[in-house]
Amino acid sequence: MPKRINLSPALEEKLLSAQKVVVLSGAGVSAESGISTFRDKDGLWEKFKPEDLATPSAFERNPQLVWEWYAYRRKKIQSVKPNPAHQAIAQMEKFFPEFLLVTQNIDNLHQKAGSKKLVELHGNINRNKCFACEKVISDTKVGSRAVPPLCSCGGYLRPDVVWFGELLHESALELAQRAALEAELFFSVGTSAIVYPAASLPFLAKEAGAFVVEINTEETEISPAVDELLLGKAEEILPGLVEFLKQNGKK
Ligand code: BV8
Ligand code: ZN
Repeated sequence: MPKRINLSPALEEKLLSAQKVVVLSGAGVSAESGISTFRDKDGLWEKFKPEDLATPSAFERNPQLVWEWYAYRRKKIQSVKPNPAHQAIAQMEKFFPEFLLVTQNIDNLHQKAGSKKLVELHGNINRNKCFACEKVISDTKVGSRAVPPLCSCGGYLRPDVVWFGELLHESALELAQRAALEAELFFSVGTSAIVYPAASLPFLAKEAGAFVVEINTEETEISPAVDELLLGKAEEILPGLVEFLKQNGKK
């Protein structure tokens, strides 16, 4: 039985009345599944700095190192499962006429948990694309044994993720921004809200009149601006929210 969580009357009212809801998720949602976050103490960046690996210039400087780091992360991700936070977010889709999950995560766990209405702001580690011709190639079709593997055009393959200093996919960002502007209820979950332009979405929603809720184990850059801060683990709080919706017959 999910843990009972204390919600303010304002949030309870919003949960029952909202038609348009957006959830922005970050690495904290996948922490419970065993995927280390970026900036927590044992975070991924602990060993490396973002500019060392997740940038085009790092790949140009040392394609093998960057490819191997992603191969290590891919292997790790293949062995983990979605956790109750991912499952709760997937269930939230059916309680609201208009729902969108905007994820910064590239680990595919939201899809594995059954989320359908989602946009991946930073790409997906299970897809590759060519560093030279940009052709997208799913990981399974990687033929050549070279490291990194080669595209048919001779260019190096790289993960189809957005690196620092790279623009986000225009359509994904536009979809996310439009949904944030129309949202009546906006959740920012498990993100340190440091990386832009993703971190601008809660502010966009707030300025457009949304009730903004942050779910995090600690305060972040956006905490002073949100309407409600639910301090705690996403994998405990989100199932509690879904339980509230079920108990109150929200369809
Ligand atoms: C861009 C894919 C145009 C790769 C990632 C100002 C304006 C605009 C841009 C910038 C700017 N200043 C700097 C920039 C550039 C940069 C940026 O934002 N840098 C930051 C570091 C300041 N942005 C970009 O480069 C973006 N592109 O803007 O293009 C441009 C071009 C050139 C120059 C300027 C502008 C591209 C950004 C995309 C980078 N790619 N990922 C990969 O994964 O390998 S970002 C990476 O960080 C991940 O996607 C990750 O999701 C994302 C954000 O991190 P979080 O998800 O928040 O994870 P983090 O560890 O930080 O936090 C976890 C949180 O969870 C913590 O708060 C913790 O307390 C909490 N938590 C932990 N456990 C739990 C929990 N919460 C709840 N429950 C738990 N159990
Ligand atoms: Zn190519």
